[in-house]
Amino acid sequence: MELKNKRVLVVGLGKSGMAAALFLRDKGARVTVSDSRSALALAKDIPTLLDAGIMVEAGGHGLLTFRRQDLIVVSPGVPFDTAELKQVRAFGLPIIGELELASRFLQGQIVAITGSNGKTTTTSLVGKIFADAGRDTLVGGNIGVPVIELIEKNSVGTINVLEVSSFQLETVDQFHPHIAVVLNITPDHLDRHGTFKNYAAMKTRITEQQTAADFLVLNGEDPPTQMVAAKTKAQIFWFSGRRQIKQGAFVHGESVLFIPREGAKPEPVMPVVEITLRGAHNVENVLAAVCAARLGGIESESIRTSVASFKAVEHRLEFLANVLGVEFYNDSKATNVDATKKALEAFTGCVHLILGGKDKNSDYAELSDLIRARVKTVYTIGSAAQKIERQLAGVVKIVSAGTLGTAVAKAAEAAVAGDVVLLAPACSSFDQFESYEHRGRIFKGLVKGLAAGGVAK
Ligand code: UMA
Repeated sequence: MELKNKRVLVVGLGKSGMAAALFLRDKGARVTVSDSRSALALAKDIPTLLDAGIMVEAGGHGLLTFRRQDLIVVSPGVPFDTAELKQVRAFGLPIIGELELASRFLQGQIVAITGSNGKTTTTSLVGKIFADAGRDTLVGGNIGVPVIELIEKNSVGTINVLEVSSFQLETVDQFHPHIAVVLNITPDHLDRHGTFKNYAAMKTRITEQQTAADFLVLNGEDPPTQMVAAKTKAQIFWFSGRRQIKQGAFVHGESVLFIPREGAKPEPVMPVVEITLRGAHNVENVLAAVCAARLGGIESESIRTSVASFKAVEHRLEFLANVLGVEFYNDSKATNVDATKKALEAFTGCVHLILGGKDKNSDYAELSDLIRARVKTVYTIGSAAQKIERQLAGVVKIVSAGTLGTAVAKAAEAAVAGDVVLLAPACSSFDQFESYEHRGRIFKGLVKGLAAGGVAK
């Protein structure tokens, strides 16, 4: 991709936009950055950009800025159908995302992992398995490290393990992973993609450029994921926590097994009890990781050691503390209804559940059966609180807490030894927090306070 003297506009100045702008400038492009936030809000980054000779448009996107370009690079969080992008698309200007731009320059192999839930855990685990086995490994993408930042560190032998989101897949074109994994597809980001069909179609794009020399790993128990199978030219490997599959990883009795090709004898990988992560969904994540790692040439014994020593990623069903017999879990990354379901499935009962935040056009009534069976009280927070209370009315005792601080205090007060207090909010965080990480950190601080003070029952 020739960028020298090309006029390139980067839309959005978050992590991806900043990395893309500086990379493009290094490649000799004439770069402009446009962001809807004010110059004041961008003050921290503007000097670096100006020093690098990058022009900055702050406080909104000007249509003329968009027209005078050879290429537009959009950040994942910028909706693909803004008025400006619609117009330039009509003029035939190429529009790509940071992932697409980066992948044109990445050397080595790409292992890409998508899904509605479990992406970060699986990406971290796959990265650990390859690294533990001595392979030159880099991990990035939606996990928080722009893929562009991997370029300067990678070489032809590198395994680039990338977490990719539907937002990133919306703007790919030639992105070509050698191993692609789709963990599950359940409703999420409907506020952005409009319909579940559109959202699922974005996830399918992970395999668009794959050939018969590539591998696609799919969840045998998730029907929407199975639809991806119909769209691929790659060799398909399945995973299932419930039954034997023809080719891929599965649980049989107490063991994880892998079948390298149809008709072959299953290879033992590890006992299920050695998986330290909580919940059936995490067993699925491990099975997906086993497939990716075996297909990448890692031996089963090495996979076993890596999985057994892998700890839950921060904010993903992370155990925090036992305060006078009450266990506190932080699953701030449960930003959709399905993730909250999976978190609840990891507990048998006696849960005090903190729900709420910014609604994503979700249906919280889908939680009713699990809540009835496993939850003592729901504590609602954030702007989605009223909708949640309406949809779960009559299902369970609900306390309108408003803020996370109040929710934790009330849950800690009500919980007795043997209970669990779980933050798995089924919503994004942006109404009250900067990010789900911020929300998780605040929760951890509140629990630390309780642990330090103790709670009298
Ligand atoms: N902006 C505009 N115009 C708009 C909308 C936004 O200018 O119309 C600007 C904002 O003012 C802001 C910037 O765009 O300055 C933000 O861009 P961004 O949201 O793409 O944020 P980044 O910091 O670049 O982070 C992105 C991913 N964010 C999103 O997809 C929303 C990060 O995933 C990712 O870690 C990072 O790139 C590195 O790859 C976060 C996420 O929430 C964790 N992802 C979603 C999820 O996991 O559910 C998909």
